[in-house]
Amino acid sequence: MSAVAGMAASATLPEAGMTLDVQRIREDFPVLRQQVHGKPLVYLDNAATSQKPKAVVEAMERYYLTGNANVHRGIHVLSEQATEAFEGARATVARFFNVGDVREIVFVRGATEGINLVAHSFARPRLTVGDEILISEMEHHSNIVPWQMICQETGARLRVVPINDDGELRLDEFERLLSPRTRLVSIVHVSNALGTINPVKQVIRMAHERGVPVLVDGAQAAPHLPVDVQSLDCDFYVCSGHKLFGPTGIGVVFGKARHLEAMPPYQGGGDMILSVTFEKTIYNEAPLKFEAGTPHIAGAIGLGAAIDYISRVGLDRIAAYEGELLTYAADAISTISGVRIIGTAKEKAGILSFVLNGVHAHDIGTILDQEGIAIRTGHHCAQPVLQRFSVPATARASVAFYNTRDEIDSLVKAIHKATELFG
Ligand code: 7TS
Repeated sequence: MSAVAGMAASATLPEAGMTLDVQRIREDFPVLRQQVHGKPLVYLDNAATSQKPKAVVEAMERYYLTGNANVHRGIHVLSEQATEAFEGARATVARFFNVGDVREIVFVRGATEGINLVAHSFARPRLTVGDEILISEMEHHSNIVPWQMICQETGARLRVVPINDDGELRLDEFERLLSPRTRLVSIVHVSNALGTINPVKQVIRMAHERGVPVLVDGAQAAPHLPVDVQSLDCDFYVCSGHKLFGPTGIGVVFGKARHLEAMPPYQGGGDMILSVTFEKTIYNEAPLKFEAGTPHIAGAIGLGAAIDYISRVGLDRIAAYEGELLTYAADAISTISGVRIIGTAKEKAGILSFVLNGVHAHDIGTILDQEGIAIRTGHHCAQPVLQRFSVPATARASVAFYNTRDEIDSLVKAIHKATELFG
């Protein structure tokens, strides 16, 4: 392993088999050790972006300070080391999602670019007038708008699977809407506005029984649950590095090899070609075919370090710990008078959205900020699902494995304060 690729394993992580030691984990996240408005920072905006352990920043720093070079080109030592580190990160991502073939991992800027890539290179060439793309009512805008754009260009139709009052996918409606015209299902794994965990394995099986491929938007699932793309059997899986404790500007598309091989490139440029003349260009193979131009090398290295870090903590352990934290928070918040939790699915991860009678979500956000508590308020880039619940905005607390019960207590106390101020 090169100096760049070699990750300094954090000394503060618990060993496998031990319970999650949150206080020790928090030492790896210096950003959490600060005061905001004179109060200890309580960071509960992890669904927007999560904080980075030192190991991530150090890996990126090491690359820039000691190993910076472009990849896939030079024959000099630094370039070879950078290529090794970049491709090593791809292998780390592949292992994390239990991908069989590392060539099935394409680096992109984030989940949004990943969905756009699949929309342009996979869906668009297959669509004609009257064809249908199926999404759900709980999608983030990035899993709505690209499909609307493709539908506009091709004459295809966007169809939407409704959800029930708890924010769960209506599987009966999904079955009904899967038609001979359905060309693709694109569905969120964990909703960023409700926290619902969708039964994606079942969705994929039902779609596949009718020969329909499935894209899963894993932006909010990958940081909270173990994800095994071979077991899911999804055709595409996308996620963002910055929600996965890695840097911004890097994300991942998993695509089945046979799809990636058959798909035309997304963008043209360097690195995605084998040879170019003015008459004809021969494209590189996947995944490089989809990675035109100099990639975000430091970003990929940082993401690899983030995955190494959370893999050592253990996704099973993270899921169990966060599940308890979420239940603790939901129980406490739902007892506050005037609170309505938006999203009460049986299976939830990471997210607690709520509204407070007579208090605008933005006012809750402002009061909480004064208490040092960071949450997100608004429509969370998922306006249709908020319309489904007839609310223009919610206050959303979203947890990560470094959050504590004490922090939830601070949140509950601050919400009480908001009710007193406005009640
Ligand atoms: N899909 C889901 C489910 C998301 O939650 C988000 C971002 C995206 C896709 C897009 O990810 P990006 O990294 O490409 O922007 N969600 C949020 C959020 O809930 N608050 O800020 C960003």
